[in-house]
Amino acid sequence: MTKNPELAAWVDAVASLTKPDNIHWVDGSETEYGDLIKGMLADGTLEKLNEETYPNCFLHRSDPNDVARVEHLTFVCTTDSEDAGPNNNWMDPAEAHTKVDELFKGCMRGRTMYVIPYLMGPYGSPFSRAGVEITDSAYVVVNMRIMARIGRRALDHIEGGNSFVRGLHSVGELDPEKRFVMHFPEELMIKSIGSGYGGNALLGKKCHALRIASWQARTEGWLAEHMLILGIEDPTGNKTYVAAAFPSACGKTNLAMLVAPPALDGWKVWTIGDDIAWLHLGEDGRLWAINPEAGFFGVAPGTSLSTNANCMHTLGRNAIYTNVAMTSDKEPWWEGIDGPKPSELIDWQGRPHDVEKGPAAHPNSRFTVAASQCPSYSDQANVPQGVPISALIFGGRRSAVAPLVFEALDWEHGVFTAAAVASETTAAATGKVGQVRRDPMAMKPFCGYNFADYWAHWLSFKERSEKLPKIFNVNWFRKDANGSFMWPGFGDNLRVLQWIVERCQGKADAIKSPIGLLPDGKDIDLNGLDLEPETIDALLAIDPEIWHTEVEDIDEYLSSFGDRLPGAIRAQIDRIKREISESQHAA
Ligand code: SAT
Ligand code: MN
Repeated sequence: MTKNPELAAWVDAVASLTKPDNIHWVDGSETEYGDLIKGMLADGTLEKLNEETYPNCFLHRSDPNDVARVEHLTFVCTTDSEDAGPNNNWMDPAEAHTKVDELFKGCMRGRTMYVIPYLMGPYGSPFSRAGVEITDSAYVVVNMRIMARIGRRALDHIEGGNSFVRGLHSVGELDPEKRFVMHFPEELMIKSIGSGYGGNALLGKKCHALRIASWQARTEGWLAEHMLILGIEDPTGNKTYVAAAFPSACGKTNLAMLVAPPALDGWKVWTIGDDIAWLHLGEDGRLWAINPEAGFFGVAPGTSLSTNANCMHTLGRNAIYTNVAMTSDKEPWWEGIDGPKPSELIDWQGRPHDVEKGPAAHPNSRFTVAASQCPSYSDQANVPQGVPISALIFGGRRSAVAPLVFEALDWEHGVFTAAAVASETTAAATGKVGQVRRDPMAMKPFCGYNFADYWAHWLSFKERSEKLPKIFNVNWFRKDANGSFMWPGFGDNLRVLQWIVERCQGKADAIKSPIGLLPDGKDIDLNGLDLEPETIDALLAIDPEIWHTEVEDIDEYLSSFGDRLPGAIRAQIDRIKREISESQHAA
């Protein structure tokens, strides 16, 4: 089925290990898609939603034990454990292969094995990379068809002599005790078993485009990042492109599709990607970004016409919903969607909804939908060289400490601030929700190698260009003493992006502080917003006492990387400590 002998040999080897009944090479066609859907409707994997109001939309209810990424079962298997670093679970590659191959043995008996050639990145881009995912899940195939460019053209890319990442996936027994997501960056290989959930099973996404790609990016001199990409158009029609990193379920999809508030007349946001960016230095010294993905795998709860109208207009057709609730009219439903709560709902586990048993939709329920359906989809999204990035923005979910926005003093300080990002945990990964953890560059679960080496790689860009983007930090999630959010967020985040754009254009002022450059409250356009001037001042305030503790905490975390921590990062910690204590004494 392929002219590439290496690929053919690997597919044969996998088939003799897993013993499928049939092998199906995925071509990505409409007919094939139709057949797969028909099969899944017949075996109950999918349920058809209301054809009139949600044409060509389907609902999948996963195993209740399989609803999120499993970071404790995710491994980076490098020859030297130090290369994986303290930020990853490590296993010796030979041991890991033996362990999972035991589980893969005969696991596809009675099943079809699908071979999915896929391309991450636009067709014709020098930055796009290929992969092949072998899976026994038809659900994975139809999701991959939305999230990546699959089939004939991807296979052509591989048969043209380009390298490809090998990803072997099986839902296995869906047993959390027999679940592993293993990465072998030195072999460009992924083996995932026991889960059908997005980040564990759609191997082009986090496994390939972040963990394996970040490893490749270091050796080849580029960056694979957990970032959305958007274009901000000002009233003169000028577009500024930015990329922004936030941990999972912190509103990346909302920011990527932001609708300008009416008061900011003439401003508009264009969407290029909502989750992953591959960044390369151009000949002009600027950093250029492509989105390796072709679709959105977004969190449903909280999505509505008021929080993300573009998203609502994207997902009303040709979408796959996973673990949302369903109305009696067979429409998808989730907490936070527009309109009153229907009296009759089927919850995400297929039971009549009972509030006593928790929310109707799972908090990490998702939609999968093509990016091209988004009304704000940029005409630059498929351009082979990508878009030039003027600002890199980092943020976390912090109810205290971090101000609404600040700018880093320079590239080294920016890398430090990004390495120091922390966030309260969400439902996107299994584990406790709401605990503060350090999540450098929002890559904690996704960096395929030692964070200390990763920061050194980031720092190395300073030597290679004088036209690097400015680096900013934002926090939309500050809370007041009553526990209410102080900043309205959503569309109003454009007010912060405006200041960022103006800083990039050299138009806006900033005030220097030990932690970075801050706007004056008056420099944020609050026109049409019901926000007290004291609130914006509070959102921008830096409390030296609190920051003293924060920097101690950052120091403790970064120091845990030992001798591998770059000296330039250590120098930033020392400088900020000194300046904060000077400001405490001055006060
Ligand atoms: O990991 S997923 O891709 O399934 C979702 C996320 O956490 O961003
Ligand atoms: Mn993500």
